[in-house]
Amino acid sequence: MHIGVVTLFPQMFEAVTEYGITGRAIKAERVKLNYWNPRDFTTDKHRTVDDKPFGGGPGMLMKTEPLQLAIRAARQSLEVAGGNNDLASNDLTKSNARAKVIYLSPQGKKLEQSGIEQLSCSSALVMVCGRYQGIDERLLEAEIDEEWSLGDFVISGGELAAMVLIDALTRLQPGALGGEDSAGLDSFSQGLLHCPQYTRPQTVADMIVPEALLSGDHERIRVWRLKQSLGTTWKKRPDLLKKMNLNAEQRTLLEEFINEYKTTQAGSSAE
Ligand code: 9D3
Repeated sequence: MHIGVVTLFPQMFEAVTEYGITGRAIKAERVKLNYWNPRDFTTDKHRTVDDKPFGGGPGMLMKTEPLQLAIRAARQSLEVAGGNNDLASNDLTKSNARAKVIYLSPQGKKLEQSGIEQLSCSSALVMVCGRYQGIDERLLEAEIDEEWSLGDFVISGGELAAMVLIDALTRLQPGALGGEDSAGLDSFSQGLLHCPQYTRPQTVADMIVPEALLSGDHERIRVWRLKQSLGTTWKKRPDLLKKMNLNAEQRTLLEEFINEYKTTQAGSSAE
């Protein structure tokens, strides 16, 4: 996967290129990153990248010309480098393929694992990172294919959002997780939260490890983990459970969990 990032702050991306799973995948070129800095597309002495909003008001916008030039350069470079696009579509004629250009912004559609999976079907993506109060509406119309948000809270620019997306996309690239983990087993692709986890020592501040996990009985461990996943999801994220169709085993285990939870929570009837 080729990713072109349009950003005033390319050095911020060291957070993904230099560390951990993402660092390894990028060094192995499973994900190729290139940066396009609007400042490099300025022509004035001060290399201006911001401009005042028409109508007045506080704050600045990104200056249109250098931003547009940077976006177009990024897109064209990706079309030569990898072509696109949607690996799921039948239109594989690389000659007229257009790299998908996305804009990370508070106005975008909320990113969820399903959206990440959709985006991972593109072999070439341009991520536009806004700063200041954002970009001119006409650039949005002319240059941006999709607008994505991390959620309803405020951060200072698109770079951290782009890095979150790069990280999530990298995990879906074949080989990126190196066997120690599997993207397909990640909790959100299953629709449930992960069960509680324990490592050594067997006792921490008088608290022990659930017996099933020490039993060596793989079927018992599987059932314990599934039940705890269902119960944890029921307690912490009931909204996720409502979206799921539980099978017979899952329904039974969740029912058991809820009954045990209610009797121990009530206190009076606890053993
Ligand atoms: C507080 C300023 N807001 C009202 C004038 C507008 C605003 C402009 C620019 C708010 C945030 C930003 C910068 N944010 C992003 O670029 C951003 C973002 C976010 O703030 N929240 C969630 N997801 C994203 S993706 C990019």
